[in-house]
This record gives sequence, structure tokens and C-alpha cells, in this order.
Amino acid sequence: MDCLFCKIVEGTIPSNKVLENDHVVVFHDIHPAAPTHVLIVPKKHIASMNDVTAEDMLLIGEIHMAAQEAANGLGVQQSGYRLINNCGQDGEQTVHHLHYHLLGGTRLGALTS
Ligand code: IU
Repeated sequence: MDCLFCKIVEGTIPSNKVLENDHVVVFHDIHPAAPTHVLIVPKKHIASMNDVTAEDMLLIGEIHMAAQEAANGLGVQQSGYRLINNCGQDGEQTVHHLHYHLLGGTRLGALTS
């Protein structure tokens, strides 16, 4: 399958990983949008949020635990951070392998005002 994040998961494309376990990898985004910007990526290929099924419920929990661990390791757990999933065209999803952006290290601004 020609999927960039599958190749990063396999290690055939290098990445700057901050965490890896049996289910998830976390690595620095190549175009950081904040002082801390990592991507939390399940090893299983799931194209988007729309393709998550009941079978993936434990995996979604693993993603949240990895986000928390990465935030702690990157030193933003106490100051706070934002976890974002972009889905589909209107969500500006560009890589079609489920992933969550973890952004922090600065005040990110309110989503609504
Ligand atoms: P999106 O949610 O699909 O829009 O985010 C994809 C992200 O993947 C985006 O922030 C890119 O900068 C990032 N990325 C990357 O970290 N490494 C790559 O080789 C490529 C994209 I292509």
C-alpha cells in the first residue's frame, strides 16, 4: 500500500520519533505549526476518522494514552496542549492514514470567541 505513514510506521521512511509501542508511533511533524507539534499515528492503517469501527475501540484508547505520555515526555502536560484530527476534504486531511496532531508549547488561542 502506498501510504506515507505506513512507511514511517515500518521505518522505510525515517521520522523523528518520540514514542513507539505495539500500537502507536508518535513523531515530530515536518512542518511544525507550534513549538511542540507531533503526530500520533496508529500502526494499523485506518484511512480516516470515518473508517474507525467498533473493532478499533481499544486502539483509540491507546492513541489517547500515547498522547498523554508524549505530552508528558515533551514537557507540555502541565501547561496544556491541543489534540486535533483532520478528517476529509473540509477538514484539510492531506495524509490518508488516521492521525492526531498534538500541539502545544504556546497559548494556541480559542477556537471560538
Ligand atoms: P493532515 O491532518 O493530513 O493535514 O496532516 C498531515 C501532516 O503530516 C501535516 O502536518 C504534515 O506537515 C505532516 N507530514 C509529516 O510530518 N511528514 C511528511 O513526510 C509529510 C507530512 I508528506
